Amino acid sequence: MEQLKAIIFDVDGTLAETERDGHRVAFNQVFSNAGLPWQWSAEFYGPLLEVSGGKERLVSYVRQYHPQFEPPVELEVWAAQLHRQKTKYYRQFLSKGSIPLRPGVQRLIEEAISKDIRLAIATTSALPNAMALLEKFFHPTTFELIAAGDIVPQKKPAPDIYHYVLEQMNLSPRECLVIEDSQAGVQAAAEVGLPTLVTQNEYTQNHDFPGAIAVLSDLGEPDAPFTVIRGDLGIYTYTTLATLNFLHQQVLSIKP
Ligand code: XBP
Ligand code: MG
Repeated sequence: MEQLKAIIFDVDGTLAETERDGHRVAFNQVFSNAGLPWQWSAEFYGPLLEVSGGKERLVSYVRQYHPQFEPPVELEVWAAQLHRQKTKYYRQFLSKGSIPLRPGVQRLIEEAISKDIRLAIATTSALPNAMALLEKFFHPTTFELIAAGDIVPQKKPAPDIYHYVLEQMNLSPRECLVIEDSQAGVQAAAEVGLPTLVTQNEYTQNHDFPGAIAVLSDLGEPDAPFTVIRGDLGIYTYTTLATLNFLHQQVLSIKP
């Protein structure tokens, strides 16, 4: 019988609510530095998140909302330049410590380490951005593999990043559980047969998440239980390794 051997975490929206108060604010800062009258409100940013990847999101935004805009160089090159500056600001915001981890994340990761569960990261974020968060909250050896950004040709919802993690760690999908916050992430994982637990957030609460084993408000804490949006969580009110094993058993009971 396959056992749960590894947990693969998404970063943005899953480990921490980085989008609204981190990435978005950093984008607005570089727009203003560049003398552009563009500012993304928290509400406006929601639909923009349908495009994964900061560079890709910026290119898509310009094409849709400012088709007349003429950058000094090719649009993709210009977006990559702006994105490098945005990375600098994003890292500064994180170092100021204004973005905490989501409920239950630190506790679950510590428990997983104590029980020799292998841990990995699979994110669409650029590596320096993902590292800014990880270095702030975790020991360098916490995650066996950090798969981020342009390490693969196509970003979520393409399955490339999850495929890469499985290959690098020599794991089969049914030995793992993914924790994600978005439909694009669930789709990417599902395409390689990886089961996913969703912890939704303000930007993804209207997503359907077909294919997820369960959908929760967050991982929960002993004194702050999660809300079950969908799925069978048995007796559990917050996520521990026992909870993940309980969900994993449900996955194994479904024939591959
Ligand atoms: C979320 C993303 C990222 C961030 C911005 O990634 O799509 O692009 O919005 O980060 P995930 P960058 O949920 O997979 O962690 O600007 O570094 O791309
Ligand atoms: Mg995410």
